Amino acid sequence: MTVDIVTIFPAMIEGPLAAGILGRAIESGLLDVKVRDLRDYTTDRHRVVDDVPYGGGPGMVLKPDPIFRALDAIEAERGAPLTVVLTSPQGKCFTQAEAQRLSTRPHVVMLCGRYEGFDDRIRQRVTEELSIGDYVLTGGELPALVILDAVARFVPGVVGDEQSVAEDSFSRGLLDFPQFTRPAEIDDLRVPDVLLSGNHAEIRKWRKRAALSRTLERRPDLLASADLDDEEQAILRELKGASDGRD
Ligand code: J9Q
Repeated sequence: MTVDIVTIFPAMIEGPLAAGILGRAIESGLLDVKVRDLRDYTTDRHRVVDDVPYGGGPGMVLKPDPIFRALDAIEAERGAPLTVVLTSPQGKCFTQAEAQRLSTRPHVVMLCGRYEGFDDRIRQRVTEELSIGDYVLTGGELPALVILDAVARFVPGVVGDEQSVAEDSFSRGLLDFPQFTRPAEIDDLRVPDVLLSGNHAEIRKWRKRAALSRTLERRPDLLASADLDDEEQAILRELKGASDGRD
């Protein structure tokens, strides 16, 4: 998969992509990330990328012409219409399903905007406008990295263990069950006995219950669209009964 990232702060993208699982995916050629400095697509001596807003007001707005020029250059290189992702608080909510969908594209462009925004006419060229959450950031670089991370995990080979990608909590619509490793006891805190028992049927059942219980407590909204098997539905009814009248 190839991802072109257009930004006025290339270092904000390049640093994080040098390390970790994405760093390895890039080294191995599974992922090709091209970081493009928006200033390279200006035509004036001072390489100006922003300007004051028409109508007045604080802050600066990213000029449309360098962005159009960057997209034209990428499109000419690809020789095909582009998938262009814009991150903004006005976008639709980025989800695990959206990550999986984008991971099937051979090529994606990500536009990183600044806080005050773009000239709205660039939305002509945007195919998906995505928000990573309801909070204010200084720019679109971190959201672009978040989306790239979630998308790249679905590219075959990027994550060593394909099973962990397929079974990931959000793919199932539930939170993860708690994990433990050695030692079995620390500061009087013991790992649940069932996990040390070697009884795999009991372990499986304990994990199902723990995942459901956590989801019910912390993210009950997820249960509406979770796909639960018969056993999970029974456990959930039991857990709901047990929490009835509490609080
Ligand atoms: C570009 N706050 O916020 C949430 N998802 C994306 C964003 C965002 C922001 C500022 C600039 C994206």
